[in-house]
Amino acid sequence: MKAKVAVIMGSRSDWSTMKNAADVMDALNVPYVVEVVSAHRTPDKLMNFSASAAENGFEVIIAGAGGAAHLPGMVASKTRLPVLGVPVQSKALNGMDSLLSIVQMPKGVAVGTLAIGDAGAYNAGLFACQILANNDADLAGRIEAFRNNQTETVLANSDPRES
Ligand code: RP5
Repeated sequence: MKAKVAVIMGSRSDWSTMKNAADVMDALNVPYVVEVVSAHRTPDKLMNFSASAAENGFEVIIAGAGGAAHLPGMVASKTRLPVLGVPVQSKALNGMDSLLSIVQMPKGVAVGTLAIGDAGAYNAGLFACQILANNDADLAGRIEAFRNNQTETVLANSDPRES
């Protein structure tokens, strides 16, 4: 099956965070592609990737970046596809820089911003699956099973003193 989700990130160093998006999509059997696309180190690649993403069959883009994290906003400026932005936890400012850079998009170009770090990347993957599930009944069923399993696991382990 051709990938409908692209997971892009500003640097190879972002992969340990962005892998969380890949992990949940693996669990839900949703194919994706992974690519380093840097807004400031490979700006032409960024523009070409974003401008051709829809015609290349992608339906959702997950973009992770840290620091002056302009990747998600720049991608969103060149595509009509939904862009989910993941603020990578930077060393200097613990990801607050990434979060504020990504979340504060001016009116007219939308980026859906997730939480800083691993949880944000995981939820970006989950969110992408939920978007695709609107037109994929099998995937919708897998997401419901995933959620039910999560609920059952919490209910079955409600005493925090037990290991
Ligand atoms: C951003 O700068 C990347 O998204 C990364 O989070 C950060 C640091 O990149 P490296 O210097 O580790 O390549 O562009």
